[in-house]
Amino acid sequence: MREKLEQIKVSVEEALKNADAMEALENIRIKFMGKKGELTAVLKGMGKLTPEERPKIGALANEIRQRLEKEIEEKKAAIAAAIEAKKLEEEVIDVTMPGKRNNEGKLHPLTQVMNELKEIFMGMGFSVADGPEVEYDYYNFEALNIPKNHPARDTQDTFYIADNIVLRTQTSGMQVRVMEKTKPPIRIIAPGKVYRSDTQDATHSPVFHQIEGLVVDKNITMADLKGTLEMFVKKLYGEQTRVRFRPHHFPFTEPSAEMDYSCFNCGGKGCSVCKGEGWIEILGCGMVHPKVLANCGIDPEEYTGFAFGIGLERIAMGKYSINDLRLFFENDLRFLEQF
Ligand code: 2NM
Repeated sequence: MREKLEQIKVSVEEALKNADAMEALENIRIKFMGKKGELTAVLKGMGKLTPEERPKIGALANEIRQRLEKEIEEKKAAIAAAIEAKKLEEEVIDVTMPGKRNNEGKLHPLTQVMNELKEIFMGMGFSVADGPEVEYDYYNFEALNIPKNHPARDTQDTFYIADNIVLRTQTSGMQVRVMEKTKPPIRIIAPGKVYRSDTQDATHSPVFHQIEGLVVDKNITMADLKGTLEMFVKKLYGEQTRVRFRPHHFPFTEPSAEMDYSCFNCGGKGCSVCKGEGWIEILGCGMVHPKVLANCGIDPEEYTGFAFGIGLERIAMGKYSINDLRLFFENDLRFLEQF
């Protein structure tokens, strides 16, 4: 029996040497010291020993058992420490590693220009109107003194949805609605998409963007128009910018004008940006036609007003030196990422 015990001890120690995982240790414990284990079997056979032998063998068996348990525990601790060390090593964070950059979203260049123009006009006391892109013929044309036979109504220019419904060709419909509902003073801008049935090329697109503006009050004159629009251009292109007005014609304003500003690139001397002109056209404007005021329920004897319309694409193309309008609508990331 003594021999058997010594033999068990040797085989446990041998097995422990090779055990390198927790499961292996547990298997060793069960194999030798579990309920049906080899050491347990020896202890169970103690009853057959003589009374003299029993305490000696018992003491030896206990000693061996305790040693083995201790060794298993030690081995367990060593394995646990090794696992922990490996985990720590794997989880080490190198704080000197460069960060991974996400692609940052940006506003579309037209949205950026739109926001800039809105900010300028809001800073001058204008509020922003909103309205439908699908508009009644009445609001898009009729109320604005554009008669039935006017070329602007030609099907070549206008997308018709139905007999009396169009995709708005200008944002003025919103201003008509405001005039119908509001007693002056009125000071609004009407920004948004407009539609024209043009074949697209470098300077034409069937959809583009406008900001129109409208001021109506008592005693509004052409001087208010000129002062307001000059201030707007100086805020957009800088204090050194000069403006000039040229006579023009719109059905909804009388008198009407187009406004140019001194080239932001050459300051007026003439260069490739302004094609040698020294001036760049920026907007159309005029005193609101008395018929338009009357159509909207505003007495033209009591009130006068001025209005203007600015094309956003033209401003954005100048600002970023872009020579093809289509780039704004193709949404090619290689283009959009540059703004
Ligand atoms: C322009 C040029 C001149 C304009 C007129 C009106 C309204 F509704 F008051 F009659 N809104 N916008 C206007 C005037 C628009 O665009 C080149």
